[in-house]
Amino acid sequence: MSSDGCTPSERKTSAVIWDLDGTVLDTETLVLEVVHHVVQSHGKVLSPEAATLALGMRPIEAWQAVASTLNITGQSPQDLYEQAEPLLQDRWHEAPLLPGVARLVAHLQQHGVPLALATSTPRATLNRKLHQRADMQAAFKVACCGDEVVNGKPAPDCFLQLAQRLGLPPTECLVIEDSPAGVAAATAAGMRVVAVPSMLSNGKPCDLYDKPVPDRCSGCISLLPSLLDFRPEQYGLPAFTDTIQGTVPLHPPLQIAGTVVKGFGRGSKELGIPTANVDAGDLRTTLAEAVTGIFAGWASVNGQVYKTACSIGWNPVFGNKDKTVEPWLLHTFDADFYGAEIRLSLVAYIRPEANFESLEALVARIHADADVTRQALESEAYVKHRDDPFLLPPPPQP
Ligand code: ADP
Ligand code: RBF
Ligand code: MG
Repeated sequence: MSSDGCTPSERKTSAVIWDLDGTVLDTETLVLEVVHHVVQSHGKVLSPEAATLALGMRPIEAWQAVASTLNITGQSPQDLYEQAEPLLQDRWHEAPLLPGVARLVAHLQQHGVPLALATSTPRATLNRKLHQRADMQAAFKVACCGDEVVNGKPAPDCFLQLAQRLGLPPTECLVIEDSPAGVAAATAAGMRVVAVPSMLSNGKPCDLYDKPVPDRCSGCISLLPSLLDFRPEQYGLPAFTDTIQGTVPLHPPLQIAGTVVKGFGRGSKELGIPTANVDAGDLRTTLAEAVTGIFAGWASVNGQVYKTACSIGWNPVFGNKDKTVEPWLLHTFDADFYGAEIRLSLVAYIRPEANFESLEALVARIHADADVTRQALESEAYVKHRDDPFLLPPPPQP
């Protein structure tokens, strides 16, 4: 029994309720692009705080929050909404699934766990967003939309309505949410919430998220860097059975190509671990924009393929301002290869980025990641990607 008086059986999970934007779909990138544009046209700059406040609310309420935080005058929230909406309408289908979503949704479906969607999006927009995704439409047949409740998030209405439709007490519903408003709404409904913040400042969730308390019966019970870190068994759900030597297979692999550029010069010097930093301007995959963590995979340079342990993120130990993609190729080279093209096919997720108390602890962990990489890449499921045509594309035909 915990301090909340919550027994393990009272923390049983009979259904999982998902938020849509920023949790299932990476619509945030698209929305922020448009919001930036609109805000700028009124002479203002969108602060990260204003952006985070607005996420997870219904559109008009979101514009109200943005307008009052940034002191935009002479424009009603409705005006701002009408300026933004046409810019978004035809682009919703571009929004990709967030890392780990397809795997977790399929897993829970296979085990017959009821799923539902609690979204601030109006029904017509939901239909546009899932238009080309038959798998997600089938998974989320039960949905409560922003125009189907009296009060939007942070009010609990949508979650309470779904519990009723599922015929379950709120305590048996586990919620996956990204926004502070969504976490507040599910908490107010008496549900347990796994928060997966989509808006990060320098890789850390902003102060708007409360510290998670694992054993309580409602409110935030864990805060995850991404759904690749979701362990179903921690919430009374069946464990995944697809891990390979402790790593999570990525379907499809995360593929990134770019030029090797200069970093801070600390890889070799400070850590004894050279990393071939990939020019972020060359990042062409949306998944690479959304994802962070430590991965194992294959890397090609100058026509040769090597194993690599690759870090994607903000290097919390050093507090970088920009996200970097840094593969350590598990091979000894005679010379540097700055300026060369590097192609990565990352097939496995190892762990989230972490902060370490000392450089020795970071170095020891990176060596452990390299050991995992060397071993895991020998498995049949991973070794076959060594021959992925992405790594060594055929030369262009004359
Ligand atoms: P930087 O901060 O400029 O990235 P590093 O100390 O991390 O400097 O060194 C990285 C450079 O070292 C790479 O860009 C590459 O040219 C070279 N290099 C040599 N061996 C390796 C290796 N095994 N893995 C990655 N890069 C290597
Ligand atoms: N940096 C961190 O701050 N935290 C990490 O957990 C971390 N893990 C890494 C794992 C691997 C396999 C590699 C290659 C790098 C990792 N780094 C991590 C990045 C490291 O800080 C960076 O490569 C150096 O700062 C050189 O730029
Ligand atoms: Mg480097």
